Amino acid sequence: MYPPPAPAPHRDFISVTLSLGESYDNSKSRRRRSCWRKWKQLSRLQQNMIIFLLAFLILCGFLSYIHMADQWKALSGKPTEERKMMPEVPGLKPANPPVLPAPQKADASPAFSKMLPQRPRKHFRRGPPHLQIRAPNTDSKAGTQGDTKERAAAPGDAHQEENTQRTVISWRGAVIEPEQGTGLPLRRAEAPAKPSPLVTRMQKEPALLNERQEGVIEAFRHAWKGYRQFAWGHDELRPVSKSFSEWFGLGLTLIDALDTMWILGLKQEFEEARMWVSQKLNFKKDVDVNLFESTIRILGGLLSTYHLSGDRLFLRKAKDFGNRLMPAFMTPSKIPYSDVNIGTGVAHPPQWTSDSTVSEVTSIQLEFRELSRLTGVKKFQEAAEEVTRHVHHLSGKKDGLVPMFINTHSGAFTHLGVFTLGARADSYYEYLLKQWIQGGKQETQLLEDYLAAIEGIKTHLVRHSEPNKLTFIGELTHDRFSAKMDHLVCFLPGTLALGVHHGLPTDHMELARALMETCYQMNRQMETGLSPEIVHFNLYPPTDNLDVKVKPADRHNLLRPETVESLFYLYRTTGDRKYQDWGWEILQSFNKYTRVPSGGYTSINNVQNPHKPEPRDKMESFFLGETLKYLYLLFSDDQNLLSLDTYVFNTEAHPLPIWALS
Ligand code: DMJ
Repeated sequence: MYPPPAPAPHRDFISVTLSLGESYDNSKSRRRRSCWRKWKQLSRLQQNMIIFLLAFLILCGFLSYIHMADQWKALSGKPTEERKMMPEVPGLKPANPPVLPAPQKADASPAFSKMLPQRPRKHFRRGPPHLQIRAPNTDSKAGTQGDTKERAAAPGDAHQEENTQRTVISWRGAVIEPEQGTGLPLRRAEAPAKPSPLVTRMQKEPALLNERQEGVIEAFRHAWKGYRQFAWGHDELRPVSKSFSEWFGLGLTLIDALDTMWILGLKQEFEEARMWVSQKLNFKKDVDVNLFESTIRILGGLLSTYHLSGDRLFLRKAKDFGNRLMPAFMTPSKIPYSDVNIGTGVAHPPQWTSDSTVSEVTSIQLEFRELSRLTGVKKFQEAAEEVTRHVHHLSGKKDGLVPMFINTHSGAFTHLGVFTLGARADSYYEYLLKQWIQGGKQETQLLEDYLAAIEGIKTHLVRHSEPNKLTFIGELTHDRFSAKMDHLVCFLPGTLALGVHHGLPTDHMELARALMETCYQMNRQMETGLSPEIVHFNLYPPTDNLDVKVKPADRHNLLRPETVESLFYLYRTTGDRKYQDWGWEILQSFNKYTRVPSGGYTSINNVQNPHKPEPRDKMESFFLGETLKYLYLLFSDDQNLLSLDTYVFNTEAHPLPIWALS
């Protein structure tokens, strides 16, 4: 056995050999030999350090090369004009200019199975997953036919734009020249890269309309005649006294009705209304507006009209208005105040409380999110989604059901223990589902809250009436059930059907059908064929054959849309023509009992007295914005007319695009 060899002594120094006297030889081979010798003279630690350093430098060089190459490619790939159109939003630098993508066909595959509320998720994707703030398709023929030909705008300079742009809108092939003074080309493209399906449709010859659709158009024209003659530019028509009423003083009916005119093909009326928006609509006004009502009617109306027509005037107005609403969110809890002065920027709660209404603060998100997507300005979306996030985590719910009030200071629910699907809570549920659809079904928290709420509704609020066993939704006050149902609740069958269309559990459809029948009966069992504002269902067999009782104070009808809204969804999703027939009956009742000969329709005081329905002398803006629009869509057999896979309607019936996922 040999002893193991002694380890070589460890050398932590560099030995330098001076070769004095050797002739100078600077040949390559000599230099290589001398480098190699020096390398060999280094300790292992020194060698390792040098190798590591070199590897690190090579890696860094490689990575920065890739990064630079990408940037260069991106820049050189974009036309100069497009680079000029980068958003000029202070404090925000989106990579690409905001532009409206072609609406996306939503994925109808049943996504809910993976997202049941019982399984809390660790990570939620908040906010629209893909804002689609991408470069306009400069190759596309966008705007060469059909939509607005404005192309660039100085951001934040609406007034100047208004006076210098020249807009051309085409209408079913005809070119509409705008009023004088809307000239020069814009600097930013916000118009759709491609015309939306509806814009395209408008360029063709008018679709063949059926008799019922013609009936709706006739009704709209009659309503518009009254508004135009007696209330032009004011909020609401008072058709009996041939005058008007103001709420915000912003031409509410006109704005609410814009997209309905576009959809119904009322070219001349639309053109005239557009002129008013262009020349007279001014948001710089010392006036208090209700955040919710003005968001769903004005902001929603402007955004959908922009989307359908491609006319940038409406987007500029929407952005201006959205900015003026923002002070409402400046509260200690970030739950917005109910009112804001759009001229002074002062926001406040109602005089008697610091509470806001839950449905109001949770039903402005579709509009604010869309405004952010179109403008690239994130603050709208962020403020609105902060509310959704906050409410999601709040205690005080009952199996997904929310109370009706929320405090703007503490951010907590107040008036606990009262649960309804009617006034003050209704559209909270609607917007959970619709935001989920709008965002391409990515935001699972919204879906979970929606599904939980529907289960809560089934457990606590659904009952059956006597004698006809109608399924209805009641209310709960500190665990005491009340058989009271607002007509407002009739949005629910439609929302349930929409959810099923987008892949949610099919048992929701059973509830939707049953509730639809009930809402129809709420109209049918009244002498005028029109539903009262509130009904009470019989829980015990009555002496007559009627399921509903109406209190004298609840006998009015405000021309509300909820029943016909749901009929539209039920017909679209089932194809059952009885829903069209029911809608037709309701339109005839409106014509019989609410139509004012000189123009306009009026809300009435007593749906149970066909001889004396007592006109209230007011035509609400949602009669044109919602009721007639849903009737027209209900009577259409064209599934692609505002397809449920492409659009989502806000709670005021203004269609907004479902976001395309990239
Ligand atoms: C409309 O403003 C909206 O539909 C809102 O969601 C409820 N109230 C009216 C219609 O009834």
